[in-house]
Amino acid sequence: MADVDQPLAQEHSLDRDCTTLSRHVLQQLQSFSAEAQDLSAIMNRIALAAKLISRRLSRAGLVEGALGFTGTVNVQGESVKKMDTYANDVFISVFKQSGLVCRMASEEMDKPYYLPENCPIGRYTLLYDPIDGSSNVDINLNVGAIFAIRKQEGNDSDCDACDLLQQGHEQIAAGYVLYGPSTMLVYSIGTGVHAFVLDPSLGEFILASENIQVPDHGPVYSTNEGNFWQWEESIRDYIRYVHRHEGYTARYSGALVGDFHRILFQGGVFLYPGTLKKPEGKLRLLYESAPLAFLIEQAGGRASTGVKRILDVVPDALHARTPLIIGSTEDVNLVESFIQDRARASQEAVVASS
Ligand code: AHM
Ligand code: MG
Repeated sequence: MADVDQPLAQEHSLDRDCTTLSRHVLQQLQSFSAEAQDLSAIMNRIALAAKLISRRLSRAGLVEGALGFTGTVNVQGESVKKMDTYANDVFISVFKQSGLVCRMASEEMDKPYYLPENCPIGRYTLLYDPIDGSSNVDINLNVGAIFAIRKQEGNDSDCDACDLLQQGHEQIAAGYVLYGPSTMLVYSIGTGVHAFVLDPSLGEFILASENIQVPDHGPVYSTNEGNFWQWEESIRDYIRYVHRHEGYTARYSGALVGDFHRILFQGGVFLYPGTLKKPEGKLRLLYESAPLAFLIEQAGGRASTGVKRILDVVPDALHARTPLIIGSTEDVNLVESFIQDRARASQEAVVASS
């Protein structure tokens, strides 16, 4: 009898005790201070942007002008999708006149976007990728959004966005939204990593998993092997290793958020290394790599360029790119060990020839 009753009891308590995102932020901070209220309000606005974007994505195939390209090219040299522009504008509109965020910077904007009406009250900066994995949009596969919140410090009166060029460990919060079969929001304010699912009937993100820990090792390696001959030999060594050893499997969706989400929950490693043409790789430090690095460290994993902790990298430009190796500690260590082996071998070769 007890076995039959148990699932029902759990279902009822979940229904009754559901924790919303803004309540969760306040619980995590254990405070009702102005700063805690600000962070809770910022997360609430991000959630609102996610709901609006989720609604548009879920009907994109039925709505005139939702899919396809705008015909323009962004600062990264990439063709802009209509959904990229829509999502970027949604983030801006939810933070206008919010009194929260003073400055916003995204993949889709050449320069930071100023919200002077929020300054000096709004003391925060939002860095974001409004649609991550845009190539998946038109074929109805998973996409995401990535965000980071930083304290707004200094100004850029004598330089180009230099006040935003800080190391990742300066982030005070980070997270992502995954638009998949359900819409999920995963975030950290430095007190662990927590996942929420959008309940469309309530229009609220409800707590689904708290204090997520990435396994120390996982079977998945996630990378675009089409770049194999563009990589350094050390990365090819690693790939040859996983091909020749049992227990590894490849998964790659073309959207970083989806691939990262799998690894966060099940373990493994995601790699986007540098290539011959682009030694710095493809992914952007401030609004892609650094926020996910913040999350993975909070979950007990690691994020590296191959030779340096991602959170210690100082960006030299707003849209700076960096190689990214991120996931379970043992798997990131393994990739790094191949990089170190090759570096040692080439140093020895230099010494021997001199
Ligand atoms: P985007 O933000 O413009 O979509 O670009 C980032 C995406 C990541 O989501 C994904 O991991 C990567 O680019 C895929 O790149 P590639 O097609 O070179 O494998
Ligand atoms: Mg992206």
